[in-house]
Amino acid sequence: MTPVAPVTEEAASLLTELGVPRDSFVGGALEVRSPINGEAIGRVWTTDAGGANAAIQSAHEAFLYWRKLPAPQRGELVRLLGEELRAGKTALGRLVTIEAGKILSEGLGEVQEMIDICTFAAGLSRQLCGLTIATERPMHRMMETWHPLGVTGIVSAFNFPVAVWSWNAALALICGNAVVWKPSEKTPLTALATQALFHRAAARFGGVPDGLSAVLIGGKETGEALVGHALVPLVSATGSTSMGRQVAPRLAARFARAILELGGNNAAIVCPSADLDLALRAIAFAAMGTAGQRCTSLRRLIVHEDVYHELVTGLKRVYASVNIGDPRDRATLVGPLIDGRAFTAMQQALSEAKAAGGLVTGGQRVHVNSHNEAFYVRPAIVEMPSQSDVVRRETFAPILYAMKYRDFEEAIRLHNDVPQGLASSIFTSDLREAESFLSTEGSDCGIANVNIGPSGAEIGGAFGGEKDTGGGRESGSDVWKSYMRRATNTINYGRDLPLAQGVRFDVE
Ligand code: UN1
Repeated sequence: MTPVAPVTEEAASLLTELGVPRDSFVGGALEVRSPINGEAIGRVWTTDAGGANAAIQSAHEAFLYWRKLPAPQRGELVRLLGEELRAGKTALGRLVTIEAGKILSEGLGEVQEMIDICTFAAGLSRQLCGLTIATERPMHRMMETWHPLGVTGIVSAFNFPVAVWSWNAALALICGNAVVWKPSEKTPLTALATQALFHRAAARFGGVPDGLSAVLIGGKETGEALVGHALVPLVSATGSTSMGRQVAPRLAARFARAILELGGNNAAIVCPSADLDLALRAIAFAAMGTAGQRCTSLRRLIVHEDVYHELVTGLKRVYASVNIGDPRDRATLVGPLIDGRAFTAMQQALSEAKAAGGLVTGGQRVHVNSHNEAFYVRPAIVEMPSQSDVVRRETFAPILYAMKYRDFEEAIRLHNDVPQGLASSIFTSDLREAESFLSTEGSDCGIANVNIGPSGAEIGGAFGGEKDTGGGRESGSDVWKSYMRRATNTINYGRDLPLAQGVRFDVE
């Protein structure tokens, strides 16, 4: 049964439970709507350029203090944030569902991802280590030290409204930086809730300078104020390739660092030896999960002609059977699209695909509880004769383009022949195919998987991709280095002054 609880009241009570003062989500200029039914669930206050500047100045002041604390102490704040997230998981996960429309288990999973990065970062705060390097000079030592960088700007998208902040913030904070966050205008409520949990952690920690973590709510102008500010040496931006194309040159112009995690056009190759039952389940989650609105969502299926019919027939059956509806209902697997624009973009892509010879199954609007301002769709499978322009473009909706291949090289060629390079996968039981896919000549993506879909990465690995995906990496592995300034130190503990490369410069 689809629950009928009014989303507006529920959002307000969750915000209150999470510690967000009522006056910060009523009366403001920016209206927030839930994709569940299109109803307004809050009105938040926006930050103008002056307000953004003040927040950044205050973050910079906070950074000057915070950077002096030993990293493991900074890690303690992030550990406490993880505790607050554990305590608030049910409420924040549900708020993510209400504001972004993803199903409850994915809303909760998103908060779990935040908890995981806090655990990771708290441990990492004791492991921010540099190399000791052999020198050519006697009685010298060479080493690397890592220093805090400054205010870290974070720009995030609606589809992972809080996890993306946490990947960046948890690392930036242990690295000694302050963070200033511009969330998507579509999902400011979960940002305010996350900030409230941060304040709880900060109060328990004691002595956290004001401004160490700030949220700027607003549109393009607010984002530009952050991206253009001289006191922000690093901006991590997650979102569309077109957003990245605007952000990157501005950062480059002032030699600021960028971590860009932009659009994906993720594929799976399904080989003749694949376990088709496993592949089908993995494909279903990767393509329909989050209603196709993950940057890692599966968008292209490249299937060997011998197994194509069986796999695609099975997928059509699953696509026709998934429950589409209120994402708070536990039986629902596909929630709403974020808004009407997403729906229009999806329909446009489907008609383009048809014009290019595609055979569309699904894709039509589904009416849920007569919410006319909500946009639910039956996920679409489109059988394509070739990888035409529409397939090579990222459409942020549940459309899966299926194509046939005959030989393995052709599959790899098709796979890499798109502008984006985020996530990828292969389904095979053949070791040669699996290893070729992971090799230098295989997938050109930042994430390449075997026998699992392209989405749903864990925080322990570096997350991001190449080409139009922007080249940045967030989250695990040694990504923390992007948030710090590296210094190379050479120390002479002898009495002579040998010069490197044998240079002589003897003065009297
Ligand atoms: C995104 O869609 O921007 O790998 C991030 C995944 C998630 C993160 C997605 N852990 O699908």
